[in-house]
Amino acid sequence: MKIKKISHVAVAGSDPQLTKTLYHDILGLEFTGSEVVETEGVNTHFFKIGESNIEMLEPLSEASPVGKFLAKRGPGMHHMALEVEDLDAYVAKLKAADIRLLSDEPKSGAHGMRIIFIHPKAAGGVLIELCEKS
Ligand code: CMX
Repeated sequence: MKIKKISHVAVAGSDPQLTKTLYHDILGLEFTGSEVVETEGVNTHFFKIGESNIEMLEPLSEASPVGKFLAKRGPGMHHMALEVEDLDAYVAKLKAADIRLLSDEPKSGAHGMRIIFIHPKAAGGVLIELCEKS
């Protein structure tokens, strides 16, 4: 098991056009596409940086986790995602250490990844996603 790379840094926002103008038109990052993740109630927009991405999160509803985040804190950094090798081993290790996870098992995320989140209260105020290509 190992951490392979930072998969993405996710930014929550309510204006995807503003983000596209900044990241693509002005900063010149490659826009690689959008994908709705129904299970998370979010539309995701990806901008490639080398081996990693900036993921812009657009909530599908105010009741979704990102919708609630925006209502409470406004737009901003939402989470950091680490791509791992052997996600199940990491989940077992986190559970053994009694680290609070947001689900018992990994779920399906964008790009066909298996994902699981560590609660921000268990990670110094940062929501951390662990992901693995399925
Ligand atoms: N980063 C840091 N802290 C966060 C946070 C975030 N993204 N989201 C919530 N928090 C903090 C809140 O500020 C709050 O702190 P205080 O108690 O000090 O005020 C605390 O966590 C609890 O937050 P809450 O508003 O009461 O909300 P919930 O506990 O209902 O939900 C969380 C928080 C993290 C469990 C929820 O947002 C969640 O399930 N997130 C994971 C799912 C997700 O974000 N999906 C979108 C990603 C899609 C993808 O990339 O595929």
